[in-house]
Amino acid sequence: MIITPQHIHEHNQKAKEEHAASFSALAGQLDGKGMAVEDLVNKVASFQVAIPSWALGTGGTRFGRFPMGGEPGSLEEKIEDVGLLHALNRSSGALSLHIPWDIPEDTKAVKALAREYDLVFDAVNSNTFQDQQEQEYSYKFGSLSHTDKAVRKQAVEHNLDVIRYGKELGSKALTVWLADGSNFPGQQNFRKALQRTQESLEEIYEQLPDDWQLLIEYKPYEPNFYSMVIPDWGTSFLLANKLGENARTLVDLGHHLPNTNIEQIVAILSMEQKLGGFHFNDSKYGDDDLTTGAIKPYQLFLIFSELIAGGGAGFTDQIAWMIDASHNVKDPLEDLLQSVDAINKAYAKALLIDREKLAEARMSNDPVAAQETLQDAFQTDVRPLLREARIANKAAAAPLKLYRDLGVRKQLIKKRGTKSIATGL
Ligand code: LRH
Ligand code: MN
Ligand code: MN
Repeated sequence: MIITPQHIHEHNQKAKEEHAASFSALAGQLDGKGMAVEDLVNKVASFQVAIPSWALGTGGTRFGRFPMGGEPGSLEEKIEDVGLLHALNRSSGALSLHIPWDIPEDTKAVKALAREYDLVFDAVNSNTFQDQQEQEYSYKFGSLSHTDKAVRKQAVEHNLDVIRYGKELGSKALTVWLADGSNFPGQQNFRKALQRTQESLEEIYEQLPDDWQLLIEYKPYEPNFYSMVIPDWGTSFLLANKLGENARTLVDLGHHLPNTNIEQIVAILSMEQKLGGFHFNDSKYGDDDLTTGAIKPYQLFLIFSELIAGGGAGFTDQIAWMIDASHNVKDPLEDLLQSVDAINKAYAKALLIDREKLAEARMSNDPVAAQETLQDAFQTDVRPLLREARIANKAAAAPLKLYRDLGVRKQLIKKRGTKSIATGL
């Protein structure tokens, strides 16, 4: 075991004094504002974000990759890595699988291994954006939207296979992201491509277990650069509505054109009970897959503000929270620790918003007071609150510090070598 309860205990003992002082100052401040501090700590402590199986190796671009070694080469090793993260922060208790990048050969054994690390399986992802070796038809010109019925059938079958894997693992959602679209004006009939997609999704939806959700992800461009069949939340929402109650929209933060008001999209989708899941990351220009909170932490805070406004205290149960990032120059595990921390921070800050004051400011058309109310929450240093939640959960007070102190990456390199065998993007 690379990280033991003893490591956590010793680390937390060292952090204890400094933490106690900073937490009691913050708790006093929040208490003075009439906030239930214990409730806040519990909410943050129970928030879990799924780690994508495809983000555990070093990412890269189409121009190159610079692996740092110790990468997981099998699904079992990926589970081990998520287990490491979860042992450190107790906020990463789920794994999202991409199939066929990660095929669980013995699902029972894989599920049992995950359980050993206290992990469950979140949404399973299908992949009809790449051709696999043994596959009969090519997805070069689309999958669920393809003009040829045989190609569509193959893509539908793949999604049904993914559901089967997911059922065995205990997943409760299938995420469909389509690369389908066109690169040149005139290449594709927009209307027919969307209709065919809807028909294919209907075939998948029919086979979806009753307690599952079908999450439809959208993206404005890439890999197709003229049109995507599901380019935006409107199209995803339209499809989800046509399919039925268990079909919902998945919002990937990087899948918007620059300056899109994502928090407004979140508000409307959640109002309509059609917000099914999230792919957290951050973006400066496009689908950059940067560390969550690294570029626009205020936007993330505003998104959480809308989520809380929409769902109240129980909102965390209904939505699949996942990270979808890639790491060019960072240790993936360090990057994921930073992402989860940023998500927790945004959530905690949004919980601090004085909702009554905000409602008053809105009703009296006082934008200055509204901004002050939001800023008051956003500017609060919630790090002691997050630390308190981690300590209560028997996680490390400072996960990243313990990760480095224990030389986890060095140990992984020693165990697995420097050769990179990562799959995925
Ligand atoms: C597409 C995407 C989608 C895929 C993942 C690997 O850009 O966001 O979620 O499944 O990346
Ligand atoms: Mn995504
Ligand atoms: Mn993406």
